[in-house]
Amino acid sequence: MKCTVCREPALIDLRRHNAAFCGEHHSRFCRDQVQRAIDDFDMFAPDARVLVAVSGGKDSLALWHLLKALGYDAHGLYLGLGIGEYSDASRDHVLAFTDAHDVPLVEIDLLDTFGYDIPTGAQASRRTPCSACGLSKRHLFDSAALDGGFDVLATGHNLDDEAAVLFGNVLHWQTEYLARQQPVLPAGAGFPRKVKPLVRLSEREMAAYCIINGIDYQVDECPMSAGNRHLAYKEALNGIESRSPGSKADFYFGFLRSAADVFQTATDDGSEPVPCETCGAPCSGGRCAFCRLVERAGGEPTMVRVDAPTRRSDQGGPT
Ligand code: Q46
Ligand code: ZN
Ligand code: ZN
Repeated sequence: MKCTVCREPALIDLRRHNAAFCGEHHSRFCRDQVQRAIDDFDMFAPDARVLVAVSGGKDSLALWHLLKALGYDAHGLYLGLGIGEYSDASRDHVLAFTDAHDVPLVEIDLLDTFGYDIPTGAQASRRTPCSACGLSKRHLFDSAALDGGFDVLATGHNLDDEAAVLFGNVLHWQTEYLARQQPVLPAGAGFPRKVKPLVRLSEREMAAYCIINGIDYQVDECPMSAGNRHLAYKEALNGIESRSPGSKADFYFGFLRSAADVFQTATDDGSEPVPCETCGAPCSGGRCAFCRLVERAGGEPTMVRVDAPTRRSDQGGPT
């Protein structure tokens, strides 16, 4: 198998593009795909300050690396979830990346800042761990982006993630979620602009990018993901993709092109959010779901101010 561009030995074949690439040309392909997503969906301007939510996994670290390679001012945001050894290892991977690339990192630890971690928060609030985790991430990603004055919050959702979420939402006709399934969500009162620059790239392409570029990432799955339906949707789509390359991209981009608008108008009830009486985040009234979760978990709802990177690799720590 030879690289489609230079005819040197290829490291990866991309059946949906009918192409194969060596390391150098795979990296170039990934940069081109990210830039194309940013341009096609009008994600952000060349001089934007971008906050990248990083978990230590391949997608978010590859995204940060790609944005830096494309010349963007990309800062990382790491949220310590307190999920035992998994979180410890995740953080180590983020810190190793920041040390290697001298990039700025904002770090928030749930236990240190709010007095709870995901296992205890889930138990106290009678939510599933992923529900408590998702709620915490959404709230703190939003507040970190706004408080830090960033133009946009970027997450490492790739094509496989987006196709799997779409599949689940269609399977159960979750019209409200379908309305929000966009690669760009505009800023609103209390919400930052949110973008997904990896929507044109697959999980496998991101893993290859990390290996080629020497990015050491967290390989283990979160121990709390057992029973997560998202994984079953991914497996189902992988079976279809292997028999019909390009199906995932057709499914996802076809939805954006032909159907997404329908759900936006169908679910717009015109109700305006009001500020949470404790933290000021937008909610439907009273205290927001995050403040209620923190309170039930015995912690202290508070405002996190993220005015500047908390650590830099040149100060002997993560960024
Ligand atoms: S980290 Fe959190 Fe995931 Fe673990 S608890 Fe669930 S949502 S599975 S991306
Ligand atoms: Zn090549
Ligand atoms: Zn609140």
